[in-house]
Amino acid sequence: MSARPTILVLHGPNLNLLGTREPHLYGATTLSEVDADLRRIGDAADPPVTVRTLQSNHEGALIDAIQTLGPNACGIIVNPGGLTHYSIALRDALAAVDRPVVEVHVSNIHAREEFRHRSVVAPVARGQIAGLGVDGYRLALRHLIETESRRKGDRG
Ligand code: CA2
Repeated sequence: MSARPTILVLHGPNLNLLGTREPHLYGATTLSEVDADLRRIGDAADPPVTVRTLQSNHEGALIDAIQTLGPNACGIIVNPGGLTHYSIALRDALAAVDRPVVEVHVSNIHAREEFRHRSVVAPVARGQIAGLGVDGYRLALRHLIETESRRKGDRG
């Protein structure tokens, strides 16, 4: 029996505040509710996937997680928070791990201040979901689960 595939979910700086402040921008769902929902979806998938979640306010901790956990994951969901707009180091780590990456933003970064319009991570991501609230995480997970089952199907 082969081990369950793992999907890594990374939340960047300040996302631990989700659901507690600025609900007009970020909604009322907390980060632990988001993570629990994603784990539930992973468990219910056929075949099931393990969803491993991590939030950090530290750029280096996110990069360490990409380097240590990324190679064993079949895909990565990342909301880099404010790092989105300037962290070349995070982008380089995501590019180096060579796994499908989906970038998620709770708010619509393209409809906000000019400095949020640019994502340095987007060019190394397969795609970006922005502005759909916390639903974006679920949609990203569905995509990566389907990508993994197609990949397995291809192998027979
Ligand atoms: O919309 C997103 O998901 C962002 O990645 C959130 C980042 C922001 O810097 C990006 O431009 C867009 C900020 C995360 C702050 O999260 C909070 C959540 C609730 C209350 C306060 C901050």
